[in-house]
Amino acid sequence: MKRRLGLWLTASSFTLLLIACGGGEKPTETAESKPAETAGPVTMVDPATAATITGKVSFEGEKPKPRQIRMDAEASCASLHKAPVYGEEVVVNDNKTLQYVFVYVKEGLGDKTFVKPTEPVVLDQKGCLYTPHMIGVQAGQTVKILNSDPTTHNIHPVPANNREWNTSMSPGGSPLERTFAREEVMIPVKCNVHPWMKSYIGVLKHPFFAVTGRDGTFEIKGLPPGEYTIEAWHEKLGATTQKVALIAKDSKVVDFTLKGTT
Ligand SMILES: [Cu+2]
Repeated sequence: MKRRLGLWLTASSFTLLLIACGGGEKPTETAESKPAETAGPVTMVDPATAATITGKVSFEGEKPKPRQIRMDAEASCASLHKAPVYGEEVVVNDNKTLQYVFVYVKEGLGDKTFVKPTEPVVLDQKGCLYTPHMIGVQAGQTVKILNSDPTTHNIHPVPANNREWNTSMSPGGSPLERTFAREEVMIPVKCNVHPWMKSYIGVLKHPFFAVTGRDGTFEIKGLPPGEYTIEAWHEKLGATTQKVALIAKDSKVVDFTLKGTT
């Protein structure tokens, strides 16, 4: 079938058009295989030279008492929990590191742009809490918002550099898909129904970010060699930066410390 179509096109007056279209695709292929500096609109990082940063974010000071969330006013939420629920604004891990720190490349990538992932980042509303508490996405990448609860939520991001919106999501409704057009560290997200619900979305035009986990560590890989400023951002404890220089295939450790408020 393909062959017959090809023959037909060759024999037809569309031949010139076909050549024109084929020719139009070639520069993209060439650009993608070139080094980052000359790649044009989208930078493809050469895996043979890509560098990695790993590290941890330590907490210094007296571990704050976890704040218990009271859901009593909303029986449909309270009934979803048998054990007490605690706020996630300052989570100090057992090894004295911090969870939910947004670690990202703040400076050093210039105007480079990167391929936007086609996979969405999922933000769920579960147990009347946002899960996870913090996410990162690329500008234009889809955030898929779920409501796994038997109650209505109203998700409301409050950005400074993006369009503000809020949407009611009833139980069993279809997921909501949204994008954020511009970089912003960070966008607070709240629920207009449940005042204790809060999360943060970090939006960057590149893929070099991570959120620290239960062991306080992070990994940012696939970086082109260069000099970068890395920031560790925490919603209550502030932000701190460090500079790092990476050569081809480098693997460097960058550790951060954030101090508790007294
Ligand atoms: Cu809610």
